[in-house]
Amino acid sequence: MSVEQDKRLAAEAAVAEICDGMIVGLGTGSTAAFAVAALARRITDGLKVEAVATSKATAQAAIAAGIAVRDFAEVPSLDLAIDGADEIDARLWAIKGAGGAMLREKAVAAAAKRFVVIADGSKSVEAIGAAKLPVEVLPFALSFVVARLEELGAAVTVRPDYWTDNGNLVADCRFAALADPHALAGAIDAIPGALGHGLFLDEVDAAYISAAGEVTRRDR
Ligand code: ABF
Repeated sequence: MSVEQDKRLAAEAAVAEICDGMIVGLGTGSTAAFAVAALARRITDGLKVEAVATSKATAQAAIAAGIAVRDFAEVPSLDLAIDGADEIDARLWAIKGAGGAMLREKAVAAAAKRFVVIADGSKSVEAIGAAKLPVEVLPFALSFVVARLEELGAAVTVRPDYWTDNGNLVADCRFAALADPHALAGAIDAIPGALGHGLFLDEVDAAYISAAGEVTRRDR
């Protein structure tokens, strides 16, 4: 059983939660792409849903697959959102954003009545913190935000030649240890010009993790 098959199995398990009439948030990344494909198959079989996408890439893929994609700017709430992660632990705390879409992903997750993470077993960790933590940065405030992130203990690398779908930069942060992720999330949230980050601590309602072909659901 390959990692790709595990991504597909986790995605299909989450897509099985979707019911007629739902508005569904679609995540970004290779695991979320399996969810787009699985949802498209269910729509072909008669499921009636609408979706919003967390990135331009996902919107394009979903539309190409025959999914009705609405503009999130016109959608105040969603029934379910499904997205990947870079790390997720037993507390359902996650680090997201390697794909650079964390700001839109967090808004979509927050709008959803239920937010489900899908991942292969390699993303499952005892405690989040080894993955780089991406922060979306207003270009105007880049030096100031990087200095504040360094004051918080981060080794910062600004992603070269990269702009988010929102036209902003990404500062990838590495911390020697994530002693208090909630405190860190609050501190980053408080930096003017830091527009979003990949710490998802209270957002995740459930996760489907597939390892060696076996899917496990974790609930909050
Ligand atoms: C999105 O895609 C991100 O939040 C996360 O960084 C990434 C995971 O990508 P993949 O599924 O390709 O590993 O969900």
